[in-house]
Amino acid sequence: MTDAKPNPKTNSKMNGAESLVHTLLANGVDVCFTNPGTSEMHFVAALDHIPGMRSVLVLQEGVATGAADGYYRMKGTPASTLLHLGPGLANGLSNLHNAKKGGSGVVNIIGEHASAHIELDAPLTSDIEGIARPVSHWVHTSKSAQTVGADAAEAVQAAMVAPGQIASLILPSDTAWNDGGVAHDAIDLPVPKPFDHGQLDHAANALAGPETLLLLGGAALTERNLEIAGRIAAKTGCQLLAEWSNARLERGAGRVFVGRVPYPIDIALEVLKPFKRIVLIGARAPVGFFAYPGKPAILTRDGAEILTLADAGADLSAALNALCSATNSTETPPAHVVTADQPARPTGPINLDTLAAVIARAIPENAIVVDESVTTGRAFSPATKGAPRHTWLNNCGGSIGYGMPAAIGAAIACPERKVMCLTGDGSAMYTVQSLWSMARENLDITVLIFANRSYKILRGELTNVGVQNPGPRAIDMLSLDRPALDWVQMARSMGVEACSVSDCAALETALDDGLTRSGPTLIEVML
Ligand SMILES: Cc1ncc(C[n+]2csc(CCOP(=O)(O)OP(=O)(O)O)c2C)c(N)n1
Repeated sequence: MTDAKPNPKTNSKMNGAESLVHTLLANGVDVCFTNPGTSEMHFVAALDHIPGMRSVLVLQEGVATGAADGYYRMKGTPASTLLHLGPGLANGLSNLHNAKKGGSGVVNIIGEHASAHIELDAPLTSDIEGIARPVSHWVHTSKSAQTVGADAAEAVQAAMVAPGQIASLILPSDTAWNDGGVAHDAIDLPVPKPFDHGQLDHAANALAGPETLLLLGGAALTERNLEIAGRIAAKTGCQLLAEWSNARLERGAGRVFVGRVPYPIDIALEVLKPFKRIVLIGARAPVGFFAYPGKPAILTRDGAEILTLADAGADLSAALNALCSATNSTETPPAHVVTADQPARPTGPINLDTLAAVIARAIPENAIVVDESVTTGRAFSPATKGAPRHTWLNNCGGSIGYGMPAAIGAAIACPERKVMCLTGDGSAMYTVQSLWSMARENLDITVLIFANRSYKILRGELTNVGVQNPGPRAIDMLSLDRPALDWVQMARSMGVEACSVSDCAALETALDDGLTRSGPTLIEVML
């Protein structure tokens, strides 16, 4: 697929690892989230003497892959990860799954034994391609030092296929250490495929009145695209919604507001019930997160007409612009433009509503909010609607432990912006080592841990699947209070400033401190 051109400055003394680093840099990949081992030592050595690659050490591979996800969402170009053979990759799978669902581009560099060593079945030998395939769009094992550069160029190209893909390049250690590497210059980047022009008139005619919905996802949620959607809504009277999970949603005062399809199935069914016709741009037709006994899996009403004008891999800006013209909306002022508004200053103990209000009042202009707040965050969307302009990132794959790693990637992609990471305590424990990398890199991240000391969502899910009276053993499996986690000590032990708060005034002060200080802060919010 690549049209990569060999770099004329081919150096026969360059080894494969060096050609890899040169090629990544030439193709704009200049960040590597790494956790290396012996088989990756030549890559580490190459990073040491070839300037230009920011190498970020993480202490678990799930942090590396989640950081690469957050980085792509904010930068729009991929970071690389460096993972140690099959087991290192396996540790990173959960957040690669999330990245894949979120449409993030990631270039994984995965070490492998030297070709002659593989047949000896040494302890770390495994089927790396087999482990990589389910979470990757592109998998390749380099055959020789001479081809590593071309392989790397192809990996970047694969990662840049819209909306973003997972490319996994497996590097046998002899292909890294042998001389004869050939660095490649920048490759042509793929362009998004066209939207479905054949559906345009149909989609334009479908949108008429409040029983019709324009459902948006992916790159349809940029500020500019939301403005176009707002014009279409104003002209046609259609409703606007975004998917439940969005890789990146631009929000706040002055922008067009879109609500999200709710997570709780009964509320989602209620919200979607009115819509007889739905046009999808970058979104998928809504389905239940899970199957529940006696409840439908398809969340739209029976007989609803659903039209896909553009899937996530298509040119969504072109689709929205074309729909805007086809509905004669180009001159119509957009609907749902948000005016600046803050909730009243709450006082007293923290509950879900007062918490949402304190957070809404604290969001700084241009902040990035990484949301893995699970049940604690249900009131955040309406409360933060009128906050200063900000960007909101959701977990798109439902595999928890994405929040703190994604915050690392976002902070490295956008060093001039403040990052707020809102996370449940259960979710945060999956990738708690993130705190150490935040401290080491002195990243401007304020982490709020919602310490309800339980997997609260699963208590509700017990009822939803039909378990009416869960006994103490079932409840015990969803409780995190025995022993209680001490987030302040955990954060401090990894070099992150931390405090614990249980009332609104203390939270307000802690947020103000965290967001004005440079470097990371953790606030344990006792619920
Ligand atoms: C990798 C993975 N394991 C398990 C789950 C199931 N799960 C979903 S939410 C959740 C608990 C989340 O707890 P927390 O972050 O504290 O949020 P809360 O439910 O308390 O609001 C679990 C275990 C999952 N989604 N992903």
